[in-house]
Amino acid sequence: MTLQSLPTTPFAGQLPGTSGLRKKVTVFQQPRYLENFVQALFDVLHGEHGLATGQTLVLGGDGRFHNRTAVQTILKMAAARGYARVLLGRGGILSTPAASAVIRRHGASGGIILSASHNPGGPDGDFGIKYNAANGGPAPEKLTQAIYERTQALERVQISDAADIAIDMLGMQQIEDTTVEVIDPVEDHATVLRGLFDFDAIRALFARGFRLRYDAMWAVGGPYAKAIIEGELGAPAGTVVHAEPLEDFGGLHPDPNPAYADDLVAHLMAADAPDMGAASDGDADRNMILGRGFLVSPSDSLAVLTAHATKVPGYAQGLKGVARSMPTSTAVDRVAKAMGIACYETPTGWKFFGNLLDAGQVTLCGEESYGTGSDHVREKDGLWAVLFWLNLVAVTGQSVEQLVRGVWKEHGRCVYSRHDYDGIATDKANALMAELRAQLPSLGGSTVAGQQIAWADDFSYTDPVDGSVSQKQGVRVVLEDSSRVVFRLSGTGTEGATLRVYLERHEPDAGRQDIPAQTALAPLIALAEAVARIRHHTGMDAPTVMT
Ligand code: VG1
Ligand code: CO
Repeated sequence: MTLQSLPTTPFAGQLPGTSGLRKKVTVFQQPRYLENFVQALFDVLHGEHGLATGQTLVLGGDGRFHNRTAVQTILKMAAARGYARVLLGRGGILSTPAASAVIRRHGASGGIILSASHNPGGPDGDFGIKYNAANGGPAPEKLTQAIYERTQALERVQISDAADIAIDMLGMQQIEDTTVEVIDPVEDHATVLRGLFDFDAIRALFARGFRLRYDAMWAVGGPYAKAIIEGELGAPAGTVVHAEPLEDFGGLHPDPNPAYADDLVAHLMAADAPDMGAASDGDADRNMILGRGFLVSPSDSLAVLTAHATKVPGYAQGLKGVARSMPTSTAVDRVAKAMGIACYETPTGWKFFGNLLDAGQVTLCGEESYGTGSDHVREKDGLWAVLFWLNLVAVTGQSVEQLVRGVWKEHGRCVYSRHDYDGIATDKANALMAELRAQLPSLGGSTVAGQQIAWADDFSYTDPVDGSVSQKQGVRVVLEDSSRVVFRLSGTGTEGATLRVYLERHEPDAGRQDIPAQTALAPLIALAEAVARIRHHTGMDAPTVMT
């Protein structure tokens, strides 16, 4: 084994987005593409000629195509960088929340997670890489920006020429002076979850015949859900379906929403439907919850978990506060206000919750994109959310639907939908946003499509802990009655641009809460078209996906 210093040249566009650097697999397969990014990361973390002496790095991914190849490259680069130890999930596997748990429990200085999350996989699909810091959370913008800048100046990469190591067997191996320890990918995460929920109550629920269908979408959540839900909690075999992680997710889109988890939705709408349905995404940090014949919106899910948190052992002492991403509905704000706890509004992406969680200002967080989590790790956590719901159903005796309707009854329903327009030419998407932003000074106080706009802005966030400012996080158009439309461009796609239009209207009248969301939101949909000229700019008549 010898350490090598290989010449390289910069690649354009290695700028991490909402959650890491995501590109087509074929882009990552270019010689030195991955190496350059990792070299830049290590240069920023340890200094250009610095070593990671004494430090532990966590490594794992969602098992998608190219995961195993990338793992070997990163191990050899970690060895060249002088890490004392790398903790690698067996088979190169670690779900995103599990990686966060491993970093925290083992005092690692950080971790590299190989995932493009909800994006499709396979040789023609997407690949991704993200770095999480010692708190277990996604690198803040300051760090990702520094990594990007370093990628533009690279001349060499440092790597060991050691042979590939065996990654499917637990135990220790050596590359140069670095000890690689292959660990069970489930154990640390399971330990954390066990400490939060009443496993006995959930076990008793299943023993009474409660039926759950957990769809792991052929992604990394399968082994975790199998071990905990079927293994420890005694749910019958077959409760977790599509449980084997496949490199291409069975050719499907591992995104737990009604459009892509349509098989699960069909099962929950059937006459003999189970009591509850759940799904997780590619890296198992997202969750979708369904009751029998009933879809739970992620924003409502956060509100329900907040309202009932003290019924779960891990949160029995109460919540310090809650946080939601800006486009997430204000359902949780209403619950938090009634409970007398703080509610923070952050930009999209879990990295913005990190400081609030570290500072002990919030306990629960959530996003409209099927992400929910707490201070137990520093990522959203799909299995955590499912266990939380199971625990609530077990101890309240209420169904999933009754729990949601309880919140609607008390606080009104925030009728909500997100319309995604995928695959727009980037210049057209940018033109749409530019036109919207140009109208901002005159939108407030004006009437558009018959509706009175109270105010409009481009969301800017000042982190209350470190004072860092993140601008241009989404255009908000808010009506007199607090209804709103939010526009932003996705930061996780790999082809063209995706426009996300978020629609929200508060309905206090219980008699009107069952009007289908698209009908109840029709005036806002018309307003969105009128202010943003979506058809004109995108050439599309309808959204690609509505959730
Ligand atoms: C999307 C979601 C955002 C989420 C991010 C990462 O980002 O909207 O809420 O945090 O994906 O989720 P964007 O920029 O495409 O809107 V995951 O599960 O893909 O890591
Ligand atoms: Co994900």
